[in-house]
Amino acid sequence: MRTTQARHEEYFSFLRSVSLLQGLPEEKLAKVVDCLEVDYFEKGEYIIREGEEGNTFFIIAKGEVIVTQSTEGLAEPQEIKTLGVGDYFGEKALISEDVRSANIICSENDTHCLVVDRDNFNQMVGTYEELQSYLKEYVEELSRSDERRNAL
Ligand code: WNU
Repeated sequence: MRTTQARHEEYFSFLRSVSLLQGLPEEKLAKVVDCLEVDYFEKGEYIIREGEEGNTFFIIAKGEVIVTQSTEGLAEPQEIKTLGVGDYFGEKALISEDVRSANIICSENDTHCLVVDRDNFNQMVGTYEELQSYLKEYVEELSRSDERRNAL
């Protein structure tokens, strides 16, 4: 059996390698690991649905997802990007205090996501100013690209 200690070390060293979290102090990162949940998805499963309320932030630990979004005049949501290991998503609803702005669909079997809830996300981001301003700017950039593609 894998011990709690081993699990902690595994996710700690993985999160160390995630570029977004590079500047986070060790003790903060250890706290993030303590409050993580791990969710598992199969190909085709929706992890996030556009328009729904959301209170979680995700980091991909294994596998791949695609991002799709509904746009004006097109019947089907359009694929806008693919995300893989070390990439993250779900920050926009938390930062903009809005509903989910795109779909996130699992595109590889046995995808693992580390899930951080709103309170822990706020604690992680709130104590680290660079991270906060980086994400804020990124979210504004996402809103601009949504407008360019006439997202609904
Ligand atoms: C995009 N437009 C919108 C991505 C992930 C992290 C960063 C880009 Cl910092 P949410 C749906 C999620 C959203 C974002 C993600 O989809 N997303 C996008 C776009 O062009 N969302 N509106 N590209 S991948 C990505 C930057 O995380 O957060 O909570 O749920 O709205």
